[in-house]
Amino acid sequence: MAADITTGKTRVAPSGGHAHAPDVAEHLHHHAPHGVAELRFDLVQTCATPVARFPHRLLESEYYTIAYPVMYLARRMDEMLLELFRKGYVKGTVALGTGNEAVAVGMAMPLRPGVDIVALMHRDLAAHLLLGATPYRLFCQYMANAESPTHGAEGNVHHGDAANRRFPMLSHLGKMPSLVVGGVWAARRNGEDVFGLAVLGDGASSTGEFHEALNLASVRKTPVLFVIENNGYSFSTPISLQYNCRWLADRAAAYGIKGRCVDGTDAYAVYSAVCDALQAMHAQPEPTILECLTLRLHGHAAYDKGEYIPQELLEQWRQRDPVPAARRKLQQLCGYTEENIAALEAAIEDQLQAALAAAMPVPRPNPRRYHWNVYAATPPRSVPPFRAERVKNGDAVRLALEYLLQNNPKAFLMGLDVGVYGSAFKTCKGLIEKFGAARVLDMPVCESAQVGFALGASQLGGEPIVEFQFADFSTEAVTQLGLNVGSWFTRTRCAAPLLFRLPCGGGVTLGAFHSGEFEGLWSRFPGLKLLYPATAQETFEALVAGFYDRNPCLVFEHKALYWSKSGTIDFDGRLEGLWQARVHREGDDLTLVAFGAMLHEALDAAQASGLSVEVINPFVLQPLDMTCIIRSLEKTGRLLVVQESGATQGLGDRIISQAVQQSGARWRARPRLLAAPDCPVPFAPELEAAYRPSSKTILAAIRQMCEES
Ligand SMILES: Cc1ncc(C[n+]2csc(CCOP(=O)(O)OP(=O)(O)O)c2C)c(N)n1
Ligand SMILES: [Mg+2]
Repeated sequence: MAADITTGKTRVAPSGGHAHAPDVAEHLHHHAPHGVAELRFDLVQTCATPVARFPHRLLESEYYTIAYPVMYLARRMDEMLLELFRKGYVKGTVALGTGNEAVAVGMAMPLRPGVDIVALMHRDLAAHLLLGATPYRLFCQYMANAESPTHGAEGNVHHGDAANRRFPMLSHLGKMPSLVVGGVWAARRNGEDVFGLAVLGDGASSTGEFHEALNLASVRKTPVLFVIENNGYSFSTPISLQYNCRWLADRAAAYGIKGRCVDGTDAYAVYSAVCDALQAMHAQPEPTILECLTLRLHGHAAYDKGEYIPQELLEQWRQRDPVPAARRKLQQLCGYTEENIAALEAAIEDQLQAALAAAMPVPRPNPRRYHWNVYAATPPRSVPPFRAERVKNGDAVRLALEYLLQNNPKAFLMGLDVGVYGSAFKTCKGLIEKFGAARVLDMPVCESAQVGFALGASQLGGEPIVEFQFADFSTEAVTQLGLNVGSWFTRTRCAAPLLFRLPCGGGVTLGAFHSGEFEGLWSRFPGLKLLYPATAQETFEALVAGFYDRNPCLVFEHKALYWSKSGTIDFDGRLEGLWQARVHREGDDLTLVAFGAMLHEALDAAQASGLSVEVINPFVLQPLDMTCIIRSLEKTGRLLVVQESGATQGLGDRIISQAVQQSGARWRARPRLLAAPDCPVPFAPELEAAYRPSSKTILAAIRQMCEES
């Protein structure tokens, strides 16, 4: 039952493979030490499943009976993947864990699959296998076929099982640990006694978010084990050019936590250090760093020959290869004979070949059945109604937050100064007094890690509401929010229900870095939803709609509107109807589309024009629903879009483009965009006033368009 990877028919014989291999399950059953349940292998799911998990600790003589088979399995699988890549069955590239197996096995062995929360890296195949992955599924993933765990959405190493707490990595180094911190924090808040494992390389240890995540974990006393796989190189860059401290583990002192360095080629040393760390974290919840001095016995990835590595060093590395070392231990400590081991290896080989044979004929993914839809479905539901009179937009924010925290015990609010200070614009005033510091979290200044934390928490049942102090600072989290959060559902098929609040916009003389809107930027990332309310009613509705939606939603709150006009909030508790454009004024002469503060300028201009102008707030900027605008254009044949952002920075050009493509209207004038100039928001009040469209400039545009035709 094994396939040649080129033909799918005959077997690629392993070196030293046996034709009549014993059953691995049976073999391991006889050798399995006390406290270790059977290692289960079967034809398709060729996965070893030892249950010697925390708090159980294996003796060295017990440990290698499990560690070695898994290390061997991972080594052989790496070799097979490389061969598959070279023969064109695996696209992209393959980053091998060859030389890192002792770390991967040692760190994963004590963890509890589906309980502890992990984010592994590209050299951790053995850890994936110990925590729930199977060779069959992994072969499917690498070949990106119809049964790949990511459904072909992602390539080779970006796999995991988010639903079972094994978060899949994305390419960007350093971005995964904050998710583990958030996940562990949320699970522990739920009363679960869990640990986190966040893995990264020596190169990734230079990223800003490594620091952000460690700091956050330390401040929040979250027991996450940060394992640094220090293999001496980041691609071609040696560690001498990467950092200047003695050990990376020494950095622990800077976070007020413990750090330790171990020989990462000694599988039992790694395992023991991880067991020690888990025990210490159990006694005192806080993160800890374990630096493992490990090896990379290949170039960075399949395409890299590693010619920059000195020959003597490579030779030294080969001498320290952890797989033969573990094999020797199996003989020396566990009483295995050469025949026993050869038979074991042959059985593993058979299982791997069977997994490959099963994966090879799996059809290619069918583009017609691919999930092109980037959003998780939100089942219809009703929530408590709400009513309030004479509310300003800023109060509407506070009332919505209070409503959400009150009605959803798992909801929590996080951001900068949202606690005692009540947030920079006081929209969170009084919430910490009412809901306590465990649900209103003042965070360190680390927007990127905050987003990662929130994403991780959302996977463990937390319901985060994240405030960016100013929309401008959301750019700190472009990778985390745009790429990681945005693509999460596509990659994992797990929803990422998150609400982000972005106080935005100008007119408050705060200059370029405190006045941006950024709806244009965020609309460029698939998977995010964007809502832009302009009145108290809309503000309340946007926050409630965004919160209950199963997808990441960004709500833009224009700062200049926080304390301007008052309005009534009258919410009937039905969520479905909220996701649509709002017509603020009806008319037949011209369709005027505006959002944020511009809506009010537009309404003033429409009033002053004496013409029949229909004013629409699209409200849902992503996914943009043009129905209301198209319907209006059938009456008016004229479209004016007003935006506060620079001409090419916002969404006005998209609205016009879609209107032109979708509308069958008889155009009575050329559609027009009235926007700010394409330059940073100027500071001086006179300059800022000239920069932003106003009721005056809108009025002139209305008149011009109506006179043109
Ligand atoms: C933020 C970011 N910049 C650049 C890259 C490209 N890149 C991929 S792997 C890698 C080196 C990683 O080195 P290290 O963290 O030491 O892990 P190793 O590959 O050695 O296990 C780089 C630079 C990336 N993935 N992410
Ligand atoms: Mg490295």
